[in-house]
Amino acid sequence: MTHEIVVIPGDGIGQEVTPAAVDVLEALDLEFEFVEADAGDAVAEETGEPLPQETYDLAAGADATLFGAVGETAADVILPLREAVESFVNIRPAKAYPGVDALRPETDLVFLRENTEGVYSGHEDRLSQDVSTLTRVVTESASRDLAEFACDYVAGDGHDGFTIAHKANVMRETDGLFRDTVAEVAEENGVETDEVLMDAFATHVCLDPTQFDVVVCPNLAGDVLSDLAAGLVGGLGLLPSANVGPERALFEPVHGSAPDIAGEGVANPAATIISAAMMLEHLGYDDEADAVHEAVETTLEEGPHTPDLGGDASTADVTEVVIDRL
Ligand code: GGG
Repeated sequence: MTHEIVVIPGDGIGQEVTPAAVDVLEALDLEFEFVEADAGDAVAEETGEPLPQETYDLAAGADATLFGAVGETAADVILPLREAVESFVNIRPAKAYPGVDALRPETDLVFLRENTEGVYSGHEDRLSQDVSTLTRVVTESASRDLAEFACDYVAGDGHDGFTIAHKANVMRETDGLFRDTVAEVAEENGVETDEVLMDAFATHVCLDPTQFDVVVCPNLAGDVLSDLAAGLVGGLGLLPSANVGPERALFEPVHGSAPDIAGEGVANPAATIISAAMMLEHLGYDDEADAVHEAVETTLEEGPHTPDLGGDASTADVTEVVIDRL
């Protein structure tokens, strides 16, 4: 059976790391049909449309989508693309790999981030020169979908339970609903949970990341706290993600378009290649997913490394070595 994979490189280093991940996938010689599509700042400049309808429709109909990065048009591209695949959870593992100079080498976390609402629900208004507002949306149904996924995730992956990170002491209605719903679903499913205020989490995870394992959080908190965890494991070039929906999914590195290094050919492709490995697992290619994970892990341990990890290898050098190690 042939799988259609939509590939959206986007902007900046997305144009470098996404083809690298496709090269790795192609080296596996699977029945994949890659369909490239446009989105992002550059296409917006050209056409006035950051996310062409054709790209949205392709993602909405494909088995899986591999997405690179966008810059200023993130809200116009990433949020609708997640909607196109009906993704309700963003899985963001943050793991320190041997061979990488990490601030906290003992870090091994997975963030399960709510992916449809919170402050990223798109309800912003400019009321006057002086005042702008944002409506934060939290629903019991979205919190329940996330919690049910989290319960299955911890059961399937041999975790003891999960931590709910929230700020319900201040955002009593919204985060209160989120926390109470997630805790209730966990109890219904016999899954153990504990909870932590997200600001306290930021401190505690830096001091001792081993206190945490799977962390379930609202949308913005998941975005920010996973980037914080990237700092603990050696940088944003290492964090993959999967936006999972009931039928489809979209895979992307956590990092953005990195305009400061774009075009130099030195972006770390690891996050996107690991995202591609998550895609393989999602599509049922478990052995191939393991092979890609192992090839990346060996490369992180033994080199070569891109400059973000202290090396002088290019994106192409690292990709070639990963492919050789498959
Ligand atoms: N690789 C995806 C990307 O371009 N991320 C930049 C960003 O601003 N992401 C926001 C989000 O993940 O919600």
